[in-house]
Amino acid sequence: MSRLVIVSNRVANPERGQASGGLAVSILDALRKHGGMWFGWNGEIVADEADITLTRAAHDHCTLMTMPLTERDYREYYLGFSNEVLWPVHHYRLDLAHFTLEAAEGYRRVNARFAEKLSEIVNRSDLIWVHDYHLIPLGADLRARGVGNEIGFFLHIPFPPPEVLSATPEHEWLMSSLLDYDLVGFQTTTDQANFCRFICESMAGEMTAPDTLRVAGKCLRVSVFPVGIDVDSFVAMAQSSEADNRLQRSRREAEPGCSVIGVDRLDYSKGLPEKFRAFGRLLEMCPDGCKPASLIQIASPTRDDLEPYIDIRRQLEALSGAINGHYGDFDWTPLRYIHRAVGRETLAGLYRASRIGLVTPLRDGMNLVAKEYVAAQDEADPGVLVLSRFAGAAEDLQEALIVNPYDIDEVAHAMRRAIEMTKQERVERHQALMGRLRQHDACNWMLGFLAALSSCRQQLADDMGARRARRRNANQRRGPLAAFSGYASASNSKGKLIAGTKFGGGTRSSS
Ligand code: GDG
Repeated sequence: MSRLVIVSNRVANPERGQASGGLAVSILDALRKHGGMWFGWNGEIVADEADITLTRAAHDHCTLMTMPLTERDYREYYLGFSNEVLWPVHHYRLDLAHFTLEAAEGYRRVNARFAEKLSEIVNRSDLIWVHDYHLIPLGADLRARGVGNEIGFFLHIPFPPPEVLSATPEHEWLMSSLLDYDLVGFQTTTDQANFCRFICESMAGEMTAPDTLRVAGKCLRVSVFPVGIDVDSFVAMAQSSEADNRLQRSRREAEPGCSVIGVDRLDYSKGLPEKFRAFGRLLEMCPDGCKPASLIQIASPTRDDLEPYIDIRRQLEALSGAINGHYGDFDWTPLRYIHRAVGRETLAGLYRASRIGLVTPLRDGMNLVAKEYVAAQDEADPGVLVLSRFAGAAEDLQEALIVNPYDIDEVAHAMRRAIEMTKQERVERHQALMGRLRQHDACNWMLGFLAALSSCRQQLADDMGARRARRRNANQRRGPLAAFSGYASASNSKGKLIAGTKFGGGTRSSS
């Protein structure tokens, strides 16, 4: 079996229980199952490029190869281009994107450095799996250094429509560098379709099969791999003694009404102000003195040196203060907003203790919290997931109450419906959702991606062979004159395949 080499911007410590980020959680699950090497940034900052060296650390399931960034790299590559340009654009927030040439240069520089260091340590038979938007050009940089391995790329965040993407300076360079991967994976069919549309419309690419793109003389596979969680481990965690302690404490200290839980990194894509407003609307909808629900919102800190994150934090403090001031009572704090990370077992206990899981991002690649909430429920008396239609998870988790997070009234009504839902309906919905979780779990995500990556070169070669054979047969059927007059396939400027285009002359209709 080939060794798996995972590359991501940040490498998490497998021994620390507080990996508050979906990418780290999903990679740790993958490495636990498969083993291999994880390569990337160790989270440290050094003064000078000369101080950057690779460090090796062995853990149970994997080897970590990590290095620091310089202060300038952190500012330009990480904060600047990755999180002030790519993150907002991919979450459809052009209004928050802030482009500078220095940041773009920093992004190129760090990707080239990752490629240089990685090319020195990979073996020819390694499968290389690159993760997320920080490292889009890494495949092309590795190719430039002669790395001929199979290299796959998975995008954890959404891929926006071409009309949005094209507002990113450098987007053509970025997209053409994706073409050096053998396989590009997305979370949902919408993301895949947006990418293919961009390549076909703007780069004269063509789809030669539903998941195969040919462009600029290159062929690559483009598929959907919805990221999932390790369902059994999460179920076990939700029943562990630590989670149970949390559950018992939650019951003892329960605020009045139905318990609602939200768990998100404190990011503007997660729709937290809208969520707080919807919760406020639910309280407003109820008659005076009624205490229908209490919300606990864990909002773990993230990128808190960027202005939009500071701004969202201020908004949440103001909103939670206003809601508690207006509705709170001597025995009731309707909204408990906790701005710090908590342990995973505690999270699992909180999910289990809550009647409603409120997951309402404005845009999200997948959203693992939605899946964790479902997995943590007591199957005999489960809670209800209220889920944004703009989370990738909504493509699959149809038995949740699906809402438009921008529509405050709709979200408030969905909460009321969840509060009033019969046990039988809750159980039926939960069973269906568990089936979906198991179908798209962490293991299937990883194995699906790796199987596609290790077979895609052969498959692409087979597809090309089959296409050539089909064309030969078609020419033979048309007879010697057709072959003589040089009929072939070609692409028009929109990238659509036009069969039967005649070189150097008029065009005949396709056969
Ligand atoms: C990106 C994409 C995609 C959160 N707070 C705490 C904590 N967490 C854990 C959750 C969950 C993970 O972090 C968050 O995952 P999400 O998927 O919800 O969101 P992102 O971090 O934005 O992840 C996303 C994901 O990558 C995977 O592809 O689904 O769309 O944006 O596991 O439980 N964990 C702990 N303490 C916290 O306070 N321990």
